[in-house]
Parts: sequence; C-alpha cells; structure tokens
Amino acid sequence: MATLFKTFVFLDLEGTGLMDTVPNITELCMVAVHRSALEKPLRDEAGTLLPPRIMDKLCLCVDPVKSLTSHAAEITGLSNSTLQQNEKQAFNACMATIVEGFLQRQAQPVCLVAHGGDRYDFPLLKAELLHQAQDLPSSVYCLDAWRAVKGLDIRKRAVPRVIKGYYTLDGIYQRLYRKVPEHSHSAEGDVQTLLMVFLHEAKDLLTWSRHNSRRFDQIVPLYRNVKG
Ligand code: DCM
Ligand code: MG
Repeated sequence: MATLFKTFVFLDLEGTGLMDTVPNITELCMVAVHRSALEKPLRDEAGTLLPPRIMDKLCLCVDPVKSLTSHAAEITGLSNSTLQQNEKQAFNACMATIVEGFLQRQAQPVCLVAHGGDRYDFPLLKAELLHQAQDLPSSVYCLDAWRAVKGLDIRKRAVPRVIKGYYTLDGIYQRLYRKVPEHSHSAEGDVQTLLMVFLHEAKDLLTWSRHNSRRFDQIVPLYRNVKG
C-alpha cells in the first residue's frame, strides 16, 4: 500500500558496538522535517542546498549499562566513564516516553529514515523500547536510506562494479557534495549528513518512500531481554 508521509524523522543511533555484540544505545538523535520542506528545499544565492529552517530535534546521550567496545568508544568519542561522569540516565521508561512523545508531536503519518536502519537502528531501537514494555505508535513507518539509495541506482542501472564503501553514508555524501561530512559517528552529525543526502535526492526518495517503507510494528527486535 502506498503511504504519503507528512513528516520524515531522520534517525541515528550510536551504540556500544556492532550488531553481533548485542549492543545497547549510547546516543540517539532524531530530526523531524515536514514533507513540504523536503519538496521545496532552501538554497543560498549560489544555489547550494541548505537545511530546512523549521525542524524539530531530539538528541540524548544514554548510559548503556554495558561496556562499549574499544572501537565503538574510539569512533564515537563516548565512553562508559564519561557518560557516567555526566550522570546520563539509562534507556529507561522516561526515555521511551520522550521518543514516543517527540514522534506524536509531528504531523502524521511519520516515516523514520536511517542509513542501514533495517540492520541496526530500527531493530536496536525496538529492542530498547520493548525492554521498557513500550513501542512506537502504529502510524510510524520506517525506511532504510542505504536500501533506498542503492535501490534507486539499481533502477537507473547505475550501480558500480566495485561497491566497497560506495553506499556508506559518508561515501554517498562525498559523491553528492564533493566534501567530507562533519562529525561522523556522532548521532547528530550522522543525522545532518543523512538529511543533506535526502534533500539532494528528495524527489526520488520521496517517491521511493511511498512504496518501500515498512511499519515499525513489523520490525523484529535485535534481541529480547538482554541488558548489561
Ligand atoms: N560501530 C562499530 N564499529 C564500526 C561502525 C559502527 O562498533 N566500524 C557501532 C558503534 C556506533 C554504531 O555502530 O555507535 C552506529 O554506527 P554509526 O556511527 O556509523 O552510526
Ligand atoms: Mg552514527
């Protein structure tokens, strides 16, 4: 069924490690943008795309109650000791309520967009929410931007023969903007990069989202009942 989304919520999670380490969330960022701001993006005098003026942002650091892998700590700049020093709370019931409330404030229906979201962000968010016996409203859908950008290239027969690194978030951004994205591996930095990628390809991605998004209801949690 085709769904015309009113709001796109760009999402990125940082975590204690990759999927195989049964990660917990260390940082969450969501930036909500109305579809009208994506359909008619702002540009400066030189014609360069600008981020929308109106967007809602939610960025939260989280005590993961579990050790970060040394690599995750290195790339994200987060550590168990600094999160604890700053007295960050765990992903608790309050956090789940804030996330749900943020989404409920947006014009519905909402589509979450995350790069590699089907593998990491959506199942991980689902696992943390279920651990608090909570979930997102059934009007929330989700779209994996990695799958979408690649799917559009396949349709245009534009997939290169060697694709290592080609469809990473930073790789796509560099191809489109001819510069290196800022603040990689911080949740907010990655969301800003993702938003600019989406803006650049908005016409195609808005159409793609109508037919290729899934209900968040259908996401299988990365794990059940593991913490610490
Ligand atoms: N991650 C990792 N090792 C990598 C890439 C990612 O452990 N080489 C983990 C830690 C990150 C999380 O995945 O916080 C999300 O990745 P990203 O920063 O790319 O959004
Ligand atoms: Mg990230």
